[in-house]
Amino acid sequence: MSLRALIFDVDGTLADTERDGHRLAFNAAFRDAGLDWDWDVGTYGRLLDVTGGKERMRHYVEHHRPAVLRTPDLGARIAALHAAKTRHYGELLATGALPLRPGVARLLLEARTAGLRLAIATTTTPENVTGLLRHSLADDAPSWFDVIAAGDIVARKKPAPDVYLHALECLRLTAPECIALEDSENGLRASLAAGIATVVTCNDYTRGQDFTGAVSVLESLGEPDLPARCVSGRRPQRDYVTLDDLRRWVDAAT
Ligand code: XBP
Ligand code: MG
Repeated sequence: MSLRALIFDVDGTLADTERDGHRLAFNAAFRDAGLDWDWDVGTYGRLLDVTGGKERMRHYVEHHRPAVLRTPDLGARIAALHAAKTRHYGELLATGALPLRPGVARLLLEARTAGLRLAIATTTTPENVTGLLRHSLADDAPSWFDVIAAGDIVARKKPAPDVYLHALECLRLTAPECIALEDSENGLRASLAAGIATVVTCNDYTRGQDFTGAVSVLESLGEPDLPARCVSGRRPQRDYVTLDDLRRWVDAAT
């Protein structure tokens, strides 16, 4: 079946947003609230096993701040912290501090030019997606995507397949007509469970995770002057991943 759409994960895939983005925004929200919580780089890496900011905070409370579990309306408290975190994150995005990863803008433009459709399937909050696209790609970039499936739009976050299934439904396409781009094991489990062939571009937080089932695992999508190191699976024809590579890989997978 021929390739009709590219479905991108956001955090870690479009940009390295976690360590110097979301993590700092969480810590700023904790400080604002007078909490002495501080997620260092290592702690945050472990917390990333839990997808979703609100879910991540609840997990942290359950495992590291059990006394806080007695807080009345804990859900509302977490929601308020998360809203503050989202504000801080938006401010950070507006500074342009979180650039897209190598090859992302190139591949998006190539796909658009070729008439392929674009979609997003992510765990993060919708405004974080549009903010990143606007400030790190182009002001009108959110409109390049037919579907932005994000955050609480589905009840079960990755590694459940729900957000990918939702994106497929909105695109009115079947899984074999699409390819997913992910950076993490949780993301890969989600896209594969939805039946979508998946390319993984790993990063400092996800390198070493189990990417069994991925079509190709690379260090990045690469650029002509910045070769993409292939870790396992299919190799791009050049030093960087092109639309032709994705088409071939999808054809071979179906
Ligand atoms: C990554 C996530 C998100 C972000 C935080 O999702 O797990 O939870 O860390 O975003 P993906 P929120 O890789 O699927 O984009 O705080 O807005 O949940
Ligand atoms: Mg991700």
